[in-house]
Amino acid sequence: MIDINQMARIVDEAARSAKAIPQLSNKYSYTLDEAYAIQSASFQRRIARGEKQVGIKMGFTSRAKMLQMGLSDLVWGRLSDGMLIEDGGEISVKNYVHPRAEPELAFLLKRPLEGPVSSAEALAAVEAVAPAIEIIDSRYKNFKFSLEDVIADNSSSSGYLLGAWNDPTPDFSNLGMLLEVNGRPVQIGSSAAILGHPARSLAHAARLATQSGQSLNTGSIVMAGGATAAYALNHGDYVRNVVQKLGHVSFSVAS
Ligand code: OOG
Ligand code: MG
Repeated sequence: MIDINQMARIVDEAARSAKAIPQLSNKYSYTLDEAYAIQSASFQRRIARGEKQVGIKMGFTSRAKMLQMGLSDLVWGRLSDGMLIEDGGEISVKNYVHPRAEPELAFLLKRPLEGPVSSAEALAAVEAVAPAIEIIDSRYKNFKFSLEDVIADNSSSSGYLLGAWNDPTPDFSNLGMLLEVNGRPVQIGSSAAILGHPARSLAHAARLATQSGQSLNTGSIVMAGGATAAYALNHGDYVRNVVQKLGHVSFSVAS
């Protein structure tokens, strides 16, 4: 028998102290359901410290991300208000193990989404869409993990940034997305790389959240997943995700 709370404490403390840990699967054998239970228990520790859940993030929704990490199943994680970094803000690498940035899109819901829904139904629940960046930071050594390990570790989620909210009515299914560092492109992609249409990611988010007894409510935020491979951050980087028609969002890494 594994101890869910004990494992949740291990990943939560690794995140808080920014110290890498060995993969949980080196020592324990556990299932996907148990991995999500560890994620939930670890997130509860954040809630107990006063953070609030604001939504969820999807992962491995693009080929580029699947290839980079060698995993091809969709994963999801939980987002808290405490994980939000202001647009234009600064982070410090010392608060992370080995942070990476991903160009993403975020959705804001205008009504709840529950259970299996089509992407058209998912889209109809969207109040607004924004250019976004996720900061992922696996707590595992060398950024290496099994599917269960990454899920237990909140699917590597560490922080997120939201740009200005846009009306979702104009078609955003194939917009250029450019991840720039210090003015130079480091990753170039399209919103179409996210499951062919980012609204599909939202539909999966609704299905998976409901399956786990989570709810996507009015006002929930859903991150659709990286459109390109993630970029490993360095001291002094100025990182910007520029999304055609939707605008941009940026942050700096202290030097
Ligand atoms: C897992 C998280 C993947 C995405 O956008 O695909 C993810 C990882 O790559 O560490 O956030
Ligand atoms: Mg991501």
